[in-house]
Amino acid sequence: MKTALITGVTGQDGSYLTEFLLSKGYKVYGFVRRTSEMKRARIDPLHSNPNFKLVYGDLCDSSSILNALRKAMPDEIYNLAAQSHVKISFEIPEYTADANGVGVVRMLEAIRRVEEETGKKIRFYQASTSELYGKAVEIPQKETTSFYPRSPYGIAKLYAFWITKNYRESYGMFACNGILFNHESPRRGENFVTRKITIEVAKIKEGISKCIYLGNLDAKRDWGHAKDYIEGMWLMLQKEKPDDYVLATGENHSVREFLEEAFRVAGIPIKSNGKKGIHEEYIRTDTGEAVVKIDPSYYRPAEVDVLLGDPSKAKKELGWKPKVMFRDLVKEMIDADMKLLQKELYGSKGRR
Ligand code: NAP
Ligand code: F7E
Repeated sequence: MKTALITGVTGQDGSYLTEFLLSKGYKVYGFVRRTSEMKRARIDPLHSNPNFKLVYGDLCDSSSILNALRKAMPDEIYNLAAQSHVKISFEIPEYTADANGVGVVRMLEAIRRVEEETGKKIRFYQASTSELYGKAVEIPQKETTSFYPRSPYGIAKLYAFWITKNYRESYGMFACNGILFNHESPRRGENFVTRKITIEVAKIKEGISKCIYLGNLDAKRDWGHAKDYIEGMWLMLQKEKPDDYVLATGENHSVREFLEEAFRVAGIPIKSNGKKGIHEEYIRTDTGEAVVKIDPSYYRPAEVDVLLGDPSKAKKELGWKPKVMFRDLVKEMIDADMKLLQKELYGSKGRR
């Protein structure tokens, strides 16, 4: 039986990865922060599994990382913990650098110590990101594309990328970077644009909200499904040799396209007023009401305009390919948020 330690286990990716590894017969230790509320909605259903255990820690606390490693003695570590919100990283840049950047060298040093103490070999996955490409210097972006991060988040992850590669090259550690493009799901955090849209469209459909306030509708992202991407993480750690891989769908869409598709799936007819920037609105053509307005407070100090990934290396060397593409992703997220809201409003049987 293999053992894995997952940081960021309470997050979107961590919860899917935990389910995936448990289904493969792993013992999984989840590294969790102390929080004032015990509820961890994404992993709460997993506590009945005897192969799933939690260990307290924080990426900003070296001793807790070392203790977690000594307790779990994992074969594989998936470092998914991070302050993962790009816009918020402009508001808490120093903390973001500490958790997302320095946190990774704390983890790598702890691995070195435990390997030295015990002779055990530990494989390490680092959650790198397409935000490294930022103001992209080529389209599509692949493993050889130069980086140009545009936020404190991206810059902290740049340090994390290079320190992971450096420890691989310096100490022969089995350490991989997964350079993952945006991946979403019904478990996506509620303040990322896709989930914000699907939650709000569901509310408008149920008549409990009137309007969504968004920022830049013209940014383009390569959006895949989180379930597909966590399998790619695992595949990286099963290879004979460690390396870095891009995971992406190879297709991109604007926030505007996501928005229009979400309303279409929900059966609400909308049309833009055709104005530009903060004056643009989307109007419901059946009622004449404004259902989307622009709020400039959601604009970022520096924006990443276009991301598009080329996952050829992962396809060739890992046999990885995404199963869920854009339209199915939007549909799954809208359906899930409609169901969730109806349960909240009308009880466990959903809408009567
Ligand atoms: P997420 O839902 O925001 O989850 C982040 C996780 O990190 C949560 O479990 C959070 O714990 C934990 N965490 C935050 N700071 C921590 C700290 N100081 N110590 C310990 N745990 C901490 O993120 P996600 O979407 O699953 O993404 C997973 C990872 O992939 C992140 O590193 C993210 O930056 C990276 N990434 C994501 C995408 C994407 O599109 N989703 C793409 C590329 C890379 P709490 O529950 O206590 O807050
Ligand atoms: O923004 C625009 C916004 O916050 C996407 C993280 O998982 O993926 C994620 O980062 C786009 C941006 O994700 C709103 O300006 C418009 O252009 O959903 P997002 P992100 O910044 O791409 C990468 C790969 C990661 O690594 C990160 O951890 O949407 N946008 N209006 C908005 N964005 C938000 N959040 N809210 C809005 O109202």
